[in-house]
Formats: sequence, structure tokens, C-alpha cells
Amino acid sequence: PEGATPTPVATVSQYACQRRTSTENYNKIFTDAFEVLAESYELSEFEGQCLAFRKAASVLKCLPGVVRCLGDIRGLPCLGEHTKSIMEDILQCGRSFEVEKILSDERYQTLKLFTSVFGVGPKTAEKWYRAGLRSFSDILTEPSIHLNRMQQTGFLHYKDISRAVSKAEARALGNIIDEAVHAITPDAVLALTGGFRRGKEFGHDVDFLVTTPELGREKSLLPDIIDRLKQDGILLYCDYQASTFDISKLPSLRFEAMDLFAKCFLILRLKGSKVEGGLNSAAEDHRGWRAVRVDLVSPPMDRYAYALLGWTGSRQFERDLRRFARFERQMRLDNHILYDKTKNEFLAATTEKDIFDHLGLEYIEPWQRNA
Ligand code: DCP
Ligand code: MG
Repeated sequence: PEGATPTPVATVSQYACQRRTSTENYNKIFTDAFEVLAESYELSEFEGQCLAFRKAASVLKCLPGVVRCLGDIRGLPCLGEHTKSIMEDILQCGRSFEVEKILSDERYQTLKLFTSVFGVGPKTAEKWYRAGLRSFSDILTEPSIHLNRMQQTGFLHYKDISRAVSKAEARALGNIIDEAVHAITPDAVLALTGGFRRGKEFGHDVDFLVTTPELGREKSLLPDIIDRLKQDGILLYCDYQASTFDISKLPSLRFEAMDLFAKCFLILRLKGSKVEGGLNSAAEDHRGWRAVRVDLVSPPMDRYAYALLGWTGSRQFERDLRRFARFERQMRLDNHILYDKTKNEFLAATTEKDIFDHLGLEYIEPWQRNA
């Protein structure tokens, strides 16, 4: 027979929820480049191109080894001409000129800098950029600029908050929250979510879900936790949003960017001494404490599985779960519900596995959701 038989490639799904993606990324050199392009498109509000690069990065993250030539990615979904040309540059020269051009672009650099402040989104960053501001001192010395409380806190704790949170620090915070929650309600349910539930070593914050077995009892939970953290002298910032979730108003199947559960975005003062194994040395300084971002979300118990699945991430995994539900199953999934549009009914779930089952998906463990 002439020619070589093409190596059979196990098919990789276009949906992240049908792939297993650990925290091990063998193709960081490509995915970092794609992330720069995605961010740049995001800042210019080219949503399509932004998502295309995020999808491409996500596909590369599930590969079991390094891509050494374009042949290695033959047959993979979500990799178009543009992504391939970037990869070709990196394979040939070790870098991409298009990415380097973005990285040295003043607008990109400035918007990245400004949005790295807690409380500063792309719109505010753009406004400041257009006003000719280029640095933090430009902002802080410009008399016409009024910073809201969130942004003031963001600048105040900038160094701490922009430094990654370690697993040991996440564990220490987990203990603090656990103690506060159980002092208030002994039978409360507390779960770590976000990147640390997926097994990541570092994160930008620590995310928790907290609720009570008894429906309705969770309503006073977050305010009580907040009071306690305040009394303990470790609450540096708190933005509490009461629940606007109303099950009797379902089905309201319009798109929600965020969920409607009670939640609070906190900055806590974490002391760095009593942690098992000690904190990493970079996290310790002369003060003996650091500021850390913590998110608490409090769904009613009957919404627990949907909220846990929604807050565990990754963002790409969540996007693709919803996309899969919609386009492959005619269902609607969000942090509150799973709704079958063909049968016109809500599908009940008490565990994440129930939701995967309803969707006809193989169960993917949290640490395999790093898409
Ligand atoms: N989430 C989401 N869409 C958003 C915000 C959050 O789907 N707009 C979900 C998925 C995230 C999870 O909530 O994984 C937690 O949000 P984080 O921003 O804290 O993301 P991670 O915890 O995954 O990453 P990091 O390590 O940066 O905290
Ligand atoms: Mg997080």
C-alpha cells in the first residue's frame, strides 16, 4: 500500500463539557498567546473573535502532550486559519509577532493595567484611557475623577489583591469561613467552588457556596456571616447583594449574565502564621497578613446542584455546558435551573451528576473541568 495510514486521532469534541481537562497544560506557549489575542479582541468588543481564541485555547488545554507541528492538531475542532497561523509562527520562531505587537500596544497595556484594579471594568478603563490617563498616579491625581468605594478599596489593597492566592491560603480561608458559618448554623453546608475546587494551585480569589438544609433559613446566613467576620476584625471590604431569585417567577427564561442568588464580594484580612505547612514565603511580609478576595454565594438548598456546577467553572466549561444544553438537547441550563424546552418542564437535580445525567453527558469531575 502506498503512503502511510494516517494515525487515528481520538475525536475531540467541540464542547468543553465533553472533554476532560486537568490543570496540566502542555501547550501553555500557545494558549498564553491565544489569551492575549482574546483579551485584545475583548477590549475592542470583537466578541466573536475573542470567543474563537478562547475556544481554541481550551481545545489545546485538553491535549495529553506538546504540539510539535501543525500535523499534531489535524482534526481538532475550533482551530481556524488565524489560530493556526499564530501557532505556525510560534512553532517556527518561538514567538508570534501579532501577539508581541499587542503586548507592546499602549492602549492594550493601559486597559490591562486599569482593569487589574478591583472594581474597574472595561468601560471605566476605556473612559480613563480616552481622557488621556495612562498610569495609576494619573488617575489618583486627576481631580475630576471620582472613585467609588469598590475602586478606592481596589487601589488601597492593589498589591495584595493582584498577587495570586495559594492553595494553602485558600485552605486557611476555608477554615475561617467554616468556623464562622458553623458557629451561626451548625448544620450549614459549605463548599469550596471556583478554581480551587478544580484543583488549581493558585487563584485570583477564593469562591464558596454556603447554604442551609432548611429552605428559607439561608436568607439570614450571609448577613450573619458578614457580621461575624466584622466582629472578628477581618472584614476589609464587603459588597453584599441580597437574593433576587424567585422560584415562583420561573419560568423566566431570559438570559442572566450573573445568577440571582444572594452573594457577597469580600476582601478579608488573612493572617499568615498558623497555616499548616506555613504560607509560601512570597505571601509573607512584615505585616504578617495580606488582603484576599473571597466570594460567598448562597443559593436555597433546592438550587444547590445547579449553583455548584455553575460556580465551579471553568468559564469555558460553563459556556460549553450551556451551549451543549441549548443546541444539542434543546434544554436551558443556568445557575438556577435546567429546563427541557421540548417537554416544557424543569428537571430536578440534587447533585451535579444528576445534571450531567439529564443532559446525557458523561460525568466530568471538578478537576477535569479546567477547560
Ligand atoms: N463564573 C462564570 N461566569 C462569570 C463569573 C463566574 O461562569 N462571569 C463561574 C465560573 C468560574 C467561577 O464562577 O470558574 C468562579 O469565578 P472566578 O472568577 O473566581 O473564576 P475561577 O475561580 O475559575 O478562577 P480564579 O482562579 O481566577 O479565581
Ligand atoms: Mg475564583
